[in-house]
Amino acid sequence: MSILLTTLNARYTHASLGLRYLLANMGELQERTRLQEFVIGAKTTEIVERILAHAPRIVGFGIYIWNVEESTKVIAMLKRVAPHVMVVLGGPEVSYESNEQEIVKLADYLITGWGDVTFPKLCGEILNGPKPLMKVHAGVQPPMAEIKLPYSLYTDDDIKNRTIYVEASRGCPFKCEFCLSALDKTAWPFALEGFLAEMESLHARGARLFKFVDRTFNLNIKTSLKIMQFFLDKLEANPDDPVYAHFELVPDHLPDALKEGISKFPPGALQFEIGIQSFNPAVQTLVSRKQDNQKAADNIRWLTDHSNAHMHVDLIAGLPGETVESFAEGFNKLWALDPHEIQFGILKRLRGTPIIRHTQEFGLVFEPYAPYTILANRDIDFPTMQRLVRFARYWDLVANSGRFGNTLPVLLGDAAFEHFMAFSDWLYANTDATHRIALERLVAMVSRYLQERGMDKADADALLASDYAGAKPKPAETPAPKRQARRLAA
Ligand code: B12
Ligand code: SF4
Repeated sequence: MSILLTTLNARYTHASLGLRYLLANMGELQERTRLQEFVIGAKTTEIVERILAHAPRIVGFGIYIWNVEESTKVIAMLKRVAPHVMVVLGGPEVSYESNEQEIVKLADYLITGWGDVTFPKLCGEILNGPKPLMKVHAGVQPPMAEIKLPYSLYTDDDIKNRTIYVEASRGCPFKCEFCLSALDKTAWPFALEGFLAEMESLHARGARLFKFVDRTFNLNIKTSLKIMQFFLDKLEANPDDPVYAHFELVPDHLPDALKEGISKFPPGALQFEIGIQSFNPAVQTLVSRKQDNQKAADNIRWLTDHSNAHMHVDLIAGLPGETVESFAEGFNKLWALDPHEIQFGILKRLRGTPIIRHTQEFGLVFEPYAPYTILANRDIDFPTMQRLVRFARYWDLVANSGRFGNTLPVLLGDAAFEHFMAFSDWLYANTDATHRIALERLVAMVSRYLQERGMDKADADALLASDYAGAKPKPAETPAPKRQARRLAA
């Protein structure tokens, strides 16, 4: 074996699609290439030891915002104990502003952008000569038909236990300045027939949860319809063995044909991640996000009323020009549309993204280390931003968890943002904790809060007990990989 592909995933359940693409496209070097994944939080020495156990000549690391800090330590140690091993970096976190990065200094080579074609070529040169002179190589972006699809490289174990990421297109035609995909020139589709054939064989092997990483699934409606039809056919053929599909949507583009397709899906089968980011037109203009707010709101309302899709809608706090008040307005507007989950994100400064052009005017201050979260801006000072960060965490625990279905509307009343902010401030003042609050303690705290706001203890406890009694996993939490496991075991 000569080449090892490796990365630290965010969790064990996330399998790296990027590395599987590289492996699929290694050509004659494929036989000499292995893939080994780790999970963030693993011990650096153990990772290095396990990498070196393969005795590789080249190690290719996939570097992302969630692993750059730990990967830097891994590579620093690897180069100390085995300086002869060539380290090649790639991935979105090292594709821009790489000159200043510690990890890039430690590595031998860096491929920016797409690695499918350039990684095997570079490996060939390292192994067989002539030795590549340049350290940094811009990844070649070949015609999509020349990229081999990697889906057969998902092992049975991956299918049983992990999220199966799939990709019908790469890139995004939009230019939202906070997003790395804004740097893509457009979106490039893979040939649909070949892609669906791969989905067919994954399904035949037991895959039941398909998570599309396409930035905008509803860009080309004809393609979206064909992909949805693939899943509808599976659901119709086997209603007792359901399949789940997850797509990212732009909210203001839902033509009737797509709505018709969506409305055919039974409960739990379809999950949508929908980016609103901001409902504030001035902010949208500032960050070059083109969005018809009325259409977006109408479509979310339509999805709530007429489909069984599980909706997870994203908002970002901390954008230039967004005050707490305007964010609150957007939050309340979204809450009124009744999506299943509101993902309350805090702005991050991703390397390469154009958002920094607003730094001076809007006083944007970001954390210097990954994930580069915003700390303050002209309109939101540091303590207020911290309150928003805690709001986001508690919102996940209380609202997005789906555990307080009956209590939440009471807690939020007629002003969702303002009331949850008051609860969040109170919870922090009374627990001093943001991450680890055991469910029982959280329930007790919510009850205490409601009582402090004037509710009877018996009423508060009964309300919370009704949530416990009726607690069911939400569709988004449906442990589909476990279903896959059961099916494979059957
Ligand atoms: C799946 C995913 C996740 C998963 C994690 C997956 C995992 N493996 O652990 C989850 C859901 C946890 C996640 C979380 C987050 N994510 Co995310 N995520 C993605 C997503 C949707 C798909 C990645 C993928 O498979 N792409 C398809 C493959 C083919 O592309 P690729 O990974 O880029 O790989 C290609 C190249 O990069 C390169 N390459 C990759 N590895 C290597 C290695 C070598 C050696 C070489 C040469 C080349 C190379 O070649 C590959 C093929 O061309 C992307 C968006 C997207 N569509 O890419 C965002 C994306 C990677 N995430 C992003 C962000 C910002 C986040 C969050 C910070 C979001 C947030 N606001 O909280 C969090 C961070 C979580 C944390 N713990 O800190 C950014 C990345 C920024 C960065 N610099 O890394 C992306 C690009 C989204 C965006 N448009 O802005 N994410
Ligand atoms: S936020 Fe969504 S629509 Fe905007 S550039 Fe990123 S992927 Fe494209």
